[in-house]
Amino acid sequence: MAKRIRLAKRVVAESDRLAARLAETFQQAGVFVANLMSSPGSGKTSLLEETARRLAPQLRMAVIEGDLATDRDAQRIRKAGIPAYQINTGGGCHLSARQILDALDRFDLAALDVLFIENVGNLICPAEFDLGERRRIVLASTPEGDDKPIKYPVAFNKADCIVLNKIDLLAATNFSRDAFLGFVRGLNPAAPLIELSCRTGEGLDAWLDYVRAERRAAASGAPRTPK
Ligand SMILES: Nc1nc2c(ncn2[C@@H]2O[C@H](COP(=O)(O)OP(=O)(O)O)[C@@H](O)[C@H]2O)c(=O)[nH]1
Ligand SMILES: [Mg+2]
Repeated sequence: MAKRIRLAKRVVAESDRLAARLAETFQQAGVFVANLMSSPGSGKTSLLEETARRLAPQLRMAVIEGDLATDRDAQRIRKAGIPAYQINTGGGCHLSARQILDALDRFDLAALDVLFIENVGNLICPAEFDLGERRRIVLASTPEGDDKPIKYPVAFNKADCIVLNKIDLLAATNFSRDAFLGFVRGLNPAAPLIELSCRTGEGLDAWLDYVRAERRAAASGAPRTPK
């Protein structure tokens, strides 16, 4: 047992060391790096497609896609007009700092303004692993129910920004905005909360403003402030 705990501690320390290296690399390159996490189907890829369509002319963007299997999301991103690099975790429930470091060999970070990382769809494991990102974005969506923050408190507590997607479906669900907001604020009083619909485009401007502001901060060399 003690041996297993010592090994787990060594693995975590190695992961944190690689994440710190990544954070330094991203800061030196002046690139805004965002790590997106959510349950499967909340709309991570949809949000990235809409962001690509609206911001690609102004900002140089790319996506690292993390999936158990297939490159379906990477194909969607490329169709939306920006490069995507697929990592298949082959069963792994989250992306690791080592996988991100290896992926950096596949493109020129210095030629980017914004790098999005779409983590594996899962609200548990990805929340435990720092990837050196400047901001951690957690998505929820109305059909999932309003109780997800209290069921997955670590993800919502550590989020730098929370996106509530699929607000076009509010009337078709029993999702309570007030209950959701209460749960979120109980765990995370200060993170921006952006309500939007990738389907109708409502609320997307606030998200795009957030991305632009974070990109400016990253380009100015401001260090990240991890939770
Ligand atoms: N009604 C509605 N459907 C959406 C919205 N955003 C995404 N979807 C749909 O939700 C499903 C899952 O979206 P996807 O982007 O693949 O989620 P991911 O697994 O988090 O990457 C797809 O069928 C999308 O078309 C939205 O704002 N409203
Ligand atoms: Mg996806």
